[in-house]
Amino acid sequence: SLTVATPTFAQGQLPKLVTKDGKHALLVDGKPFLMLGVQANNAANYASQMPKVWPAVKALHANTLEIPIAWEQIEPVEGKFDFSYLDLLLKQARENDTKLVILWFATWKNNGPQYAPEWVKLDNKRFPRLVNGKGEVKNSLSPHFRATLEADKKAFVELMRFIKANDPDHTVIMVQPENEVGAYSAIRDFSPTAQKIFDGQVPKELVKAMNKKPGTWKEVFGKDADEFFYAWSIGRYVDEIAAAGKQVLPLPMYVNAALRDPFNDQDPFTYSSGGPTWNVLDVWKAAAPSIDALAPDIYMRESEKVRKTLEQYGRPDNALFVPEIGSDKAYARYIYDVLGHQGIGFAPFGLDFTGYSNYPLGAKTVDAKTLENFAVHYRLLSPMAREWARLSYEGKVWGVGEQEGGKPETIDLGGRWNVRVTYGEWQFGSIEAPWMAKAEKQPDREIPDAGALIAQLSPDEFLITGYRARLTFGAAKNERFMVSRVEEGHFDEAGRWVFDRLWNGDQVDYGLNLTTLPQILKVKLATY
Ligand code: N0T
Repeated sequence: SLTVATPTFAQGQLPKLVTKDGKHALLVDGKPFLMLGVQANNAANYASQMPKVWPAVKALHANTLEIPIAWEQIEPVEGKFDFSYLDLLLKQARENDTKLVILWFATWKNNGPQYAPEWVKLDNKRFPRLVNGKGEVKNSLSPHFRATLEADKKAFVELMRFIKANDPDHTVIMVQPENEVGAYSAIRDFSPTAQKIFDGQVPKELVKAMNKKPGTWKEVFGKDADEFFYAWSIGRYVDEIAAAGKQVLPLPMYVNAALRDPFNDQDPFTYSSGGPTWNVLDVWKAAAPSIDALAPDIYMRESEKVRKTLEQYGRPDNALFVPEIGSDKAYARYIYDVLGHQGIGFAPFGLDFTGYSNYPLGAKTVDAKTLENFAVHYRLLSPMAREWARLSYEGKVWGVGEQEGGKPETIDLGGRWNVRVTYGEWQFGSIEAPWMAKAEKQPDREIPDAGALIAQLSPDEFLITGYRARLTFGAAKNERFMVSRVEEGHFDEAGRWVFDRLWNGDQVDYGLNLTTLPQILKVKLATY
């Protein structure tokens, strides 16, 4: 008899999001992975655009590309699937030694169904749109109709099947079902179908998760009822799609959020209502157990707002992941804040050469100079990315991006030690010392671009790196303090630490000055 050999791939370990003691890691090939990512522009998902995307990935020193796959692209005719683009993308990603995050643009791409096939978006009878509180039909598909959910789910499952069959070594490390879900200019769907569900009882799981007493949505949630109802409805819808996809291939899946004001209550009519904004994270957690993380898309430039957002999304039950952040220089230093909050990944949006800029959200122009604002940090971090991810998961890490005006700050390193981070210092002396007052200001400091990272290696030993920042260690109590050893080194290709030299003299007299060079130090603290 004839035996046909079935191709056997060296099936690597599936990427996985894991949590231990309230800390998280994205495992790739079984080990914590730090995603230094970039997201391609919206319509970059075509073969014709890829030559304008890969050079940007390279220039950035990114290890991961986030890129859309459109429902209209894989299922232009109902039931007929075409994965030629994805096939090409997988091949090119392997050639470029880059991981992929697949963005499933389908029922919702920021409120609307633009990326759904025409057989979906032109059939309002079969796939109804929502009706807002003013009785207006909006261009946003309603989550309350089975036909829409089934159609999206079917296509998504096909997508996951294709990935499973064609990506044995797991180039695809995460999947984002939909994009910035929710509705603009509507808090929820008020159509008769939706209203009937809204007038019914709040599902038991949600009542329990929110520690409430049973009742109708209005009874249980009062003034929040409309938004919570919509968050739950979209959450359940997305969860069913994700769960079906995970049955085929259980890759980590996250949902990204268009944010609301991080400090104040904002009228949900004015943002993407129903998406995982900070006020409905618990609703989303209950609605979507198949979703591994709820992830903020950051388009706020102020450090106060960014830090608040990172606190809201980085929780023991939610891994912090920033799948989008603005492409302008001012956003780049937030990589240090994200890593300081144990973030698993970071990706500026729209850094490619396809010719689009989303100013005022991001940079006015996207060119080599714009990319370099991020590349300086990725170049520094990529050799130590694995090590950082491990330390972040297993140990203690801290990180800060420069605040506006170069405001200094002191970080408590767990009780005995602390470190003061200052900016705009020359390597010798201190701008805070009166006798140095005559020194010129450092050039090029209008837009904050600096930051620092610290990881604990043992009780008295820390790994530090950063960009244009000075770190001055100290003892919290009144002990006679010294920095006993400062070792400069680097990580080799295999991620091993290589000793280069010890710092002393000028190099340590006024704190440890991290410049624009890729410097990594191991610092030992002591008392005498
Ligand atoms: C983002 C991007 C892309 C504080 C905008 C941001 C991407 C989507 N949407 O270029 O379209 O696909 O996720 C919306 C930001 C709303 C304004 C926030 C002002």
